[in-house]
Amino acid sequence: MGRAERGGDHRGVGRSTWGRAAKLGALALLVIPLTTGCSVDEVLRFGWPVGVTPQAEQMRHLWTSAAVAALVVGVITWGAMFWAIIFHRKRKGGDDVPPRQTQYNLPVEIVFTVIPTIIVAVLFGFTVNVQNFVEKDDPDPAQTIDITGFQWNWDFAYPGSTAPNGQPVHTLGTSETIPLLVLPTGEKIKFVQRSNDVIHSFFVPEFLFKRDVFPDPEVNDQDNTWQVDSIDKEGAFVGRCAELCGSYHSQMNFEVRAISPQLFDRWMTLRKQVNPATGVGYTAGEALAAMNCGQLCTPQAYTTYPFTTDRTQRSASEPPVALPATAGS
Ligand SMILES: [Cu+2]
Repeated sequence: MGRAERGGDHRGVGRSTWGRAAKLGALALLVIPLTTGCSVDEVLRFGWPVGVTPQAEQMRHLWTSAAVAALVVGVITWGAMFWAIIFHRKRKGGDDVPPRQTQYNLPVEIVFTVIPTIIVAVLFGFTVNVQNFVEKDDPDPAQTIDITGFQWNWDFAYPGSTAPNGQPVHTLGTSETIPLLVLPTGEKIKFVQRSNDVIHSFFVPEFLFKRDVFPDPEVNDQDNTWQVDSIDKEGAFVGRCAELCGSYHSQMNFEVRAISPQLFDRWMTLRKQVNPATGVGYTAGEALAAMNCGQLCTPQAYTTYPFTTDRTQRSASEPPVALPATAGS
């Protein structure tokens, strides 16, 4: 079969094959979202978890844009591959003359070097932009939280506030009580981290952000502060230590309790007062319970459980036999 005949055959095969491929592709595009029950938002998320801060949402936009750009490049590349595989395969009865060779074509080589370089540069530019947004520190945040990590729990202090004992209001986690990090929604919050012993990592999955907690951050030249512009959703969000820090690393959990600024102000007012029932300052849990605002005011964590120090216990996430009835510290 000569080249001219192959060309004719090529066009014939092309029309029907491409037509079938296009129909199948359109069908797949229709069937996938319909059968999986995914919304457009979920599809465009490409598996990215739902965050609760503007920082998390910015990272999601970067992820969606990068995934769409990668898919466009992928479709072009797959198209070129399958076009070559289908229309330029060796045919039965064909001559054994190799097709026209096009290597060392300088313009093509230049185009194929410049295009990926531009793609990488654009991705890099957008990534730097989002990173700068996530890492920017406002000089005047509405709230500041001092985080102290230690083997194997957390202490959260609210500098500038004074508890009845004269110390800043703070919430200390123990083996019996998951520490509740109570925060207001809709406000800029600054976190300042430090460890008392080894390196930990402060991680709230819903913030889609974690940062290592270093001992002596100044000596270790660590940027130990970061901020969220706001928490856009009320609720309880589990927090974890994300740096292997010893025996009970996996159980070094806490809970962020995001409540409205009005509730937060009431909570903070209570924490500065003596609880008549105990004769000492309100704990985080007692102050929540006193506000009685429903599930959001549950005095204990409900996204995670206190850990048992029994070394024969083998499950990290199993709740203890009975949850402690007392409010958190
Ligand atoms: Cu840790």
